[in-house]
Amino acid sequence: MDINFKLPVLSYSYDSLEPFFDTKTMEIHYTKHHQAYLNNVISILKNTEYCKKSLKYIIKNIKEINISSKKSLINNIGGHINHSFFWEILKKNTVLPDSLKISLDNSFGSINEFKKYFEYIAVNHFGSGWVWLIKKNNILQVISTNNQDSPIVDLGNFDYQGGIPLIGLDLWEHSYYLKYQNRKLEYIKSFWNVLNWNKVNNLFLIDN
Ligand code: MN3
Repeated sequence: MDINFKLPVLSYSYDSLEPFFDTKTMEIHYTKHHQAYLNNVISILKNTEYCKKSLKYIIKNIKEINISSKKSLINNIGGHINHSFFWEILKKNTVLPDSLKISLDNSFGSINEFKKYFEYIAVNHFGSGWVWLIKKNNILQVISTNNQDSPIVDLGNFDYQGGIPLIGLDLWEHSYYLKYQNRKLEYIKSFWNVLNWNKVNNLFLIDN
């Protein structure tokens, strides 16, 4: 078996996003929740013709993959990809660069209006899912997705697919319940303190 998918290595420690994202949540989120999605992907692909393919190949060719547990594969690969993206955009004390700021101002009126709209979409997302800022055809949009549906895994069944995600925030209770319990909006607002705007800006500068 060639499948040797590993969790992406975090470039920071579990406690480095305190007090906004707490140490215990970060540790469990990464070592248990994210690991479980990845383990499921491995076990689903294990005895199939795709077991020697790369994860990149699987994602790129997801529409053509023909296995009995395809729905489960989509859910779990989404879980893996969404979390891998999420860890990458977290860092405290960054400043929003001008190029992205101008575009957010133009698209949403102001940065504050953008944040308010993102929070509104996030807090009103019913059930588990994610809230995203994506860039598609050079237009910035805030959207939410259910469960582990992902803008990155292009099944061609949603308008947002094929867009580049710039920001993604996990809205599953496991991502905030230990610290914030039912205070979902407080969790969402805390996110602005740990969002790596430099990383987001780099993604924004990619052409699509
Ligand atoms: Mn999660």
